[in-house]
Amino acid sequence: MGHKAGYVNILGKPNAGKSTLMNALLGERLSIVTSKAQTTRHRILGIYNDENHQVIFSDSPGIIEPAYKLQEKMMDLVQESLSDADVFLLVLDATDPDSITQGGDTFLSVINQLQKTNIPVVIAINKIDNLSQDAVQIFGKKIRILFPKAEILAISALHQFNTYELFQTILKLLPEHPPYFDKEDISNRHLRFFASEIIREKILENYSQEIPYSSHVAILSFKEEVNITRIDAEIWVEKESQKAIIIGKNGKALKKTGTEARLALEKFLNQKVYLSLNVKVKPEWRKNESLLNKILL
Ligand SMILES: Nc1nc2c(ncn2[C@@H]2O[C@H](COP(=O)(O)OP(=O)(O)OP(=O)(O)O)[C@@H](O)[C@H]2O)c(=O)[nH]1
Ligand SMILES: [Mg+2]
Repeated sequence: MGHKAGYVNILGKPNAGKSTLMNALLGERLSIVTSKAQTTRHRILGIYNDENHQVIFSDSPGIIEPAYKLQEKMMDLVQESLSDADVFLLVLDATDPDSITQGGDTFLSVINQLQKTNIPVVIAINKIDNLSQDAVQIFGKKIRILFPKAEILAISALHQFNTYELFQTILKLLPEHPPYFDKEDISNRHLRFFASEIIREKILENYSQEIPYSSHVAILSFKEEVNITRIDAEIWVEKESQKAIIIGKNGKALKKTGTEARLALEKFLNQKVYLSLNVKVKPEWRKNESLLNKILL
């Protein structure tokens, strides 16, 4: 048999566990994961390579009804991943009773397209560690009626239960094709991108309500030296009041976020990191088309 390669495009609602699953399938923490919805903003490719296979997983933002331009752009990325898949991987949160029947028009239209497509669809019923076996069975039957031809697996991405079986199912469905990327590549993204995501993850973890959603992390410089990586980063927010919250009393909140980000960066890069982190007000950056076109590549 020849070489197999293809795009496995991961889709689902926010918080379904898409990024956790991609990381579990790759054995690498490429996509950031938090308990908050809309953690992922970009389309992030994670690449698995062995002698005979190249599996290109595509993580994407959770499907929502966009309320502002940034979210519209995020949904454009979802549309993009509907157009170039060799295999679809739909992730459903089994603990959410509405995980497939309810949702905005955008989500329901994606489900509709997946029901009609001739491209193979794999459905991961996720978070079954939080459900009884009976409940999983009932959920599975409901999905089977909606997707008579799909491969359906009950998994826990968090505990890596059935994720190996899911991976084997995906390998079977991949078309014969030469590799798309260099066999050494693990992503289409550079270290700078991962650095900004790791800092954003710490913002999601440390601040509540609108703050994380109003923040963007710009990497101004990223210098790899022999024993240290020096990163100069800026957190953009929309208002002075948000800047004050990010910084906190006597700079305490920013210091905590910065320290956590530095430690996570050191773990990711396997090297000492010097992180300079500043906050800048960029009014309405989430609505600025040309800026978003640069950010959401
Ligand atoms: N109990 C349980 N929790 C899980 C499982 N998979 C993911 N989670 C949790 O669900 C939350 C969301 O996970 P993510 O991987 O960020 O979800 P996502 O679908 O990528 O979310 P967005 O990027 O916001 O669209 C995190 O708190 C995960 O730890 C699972 O199998 N079981
Ligand atoms: Mg995600």
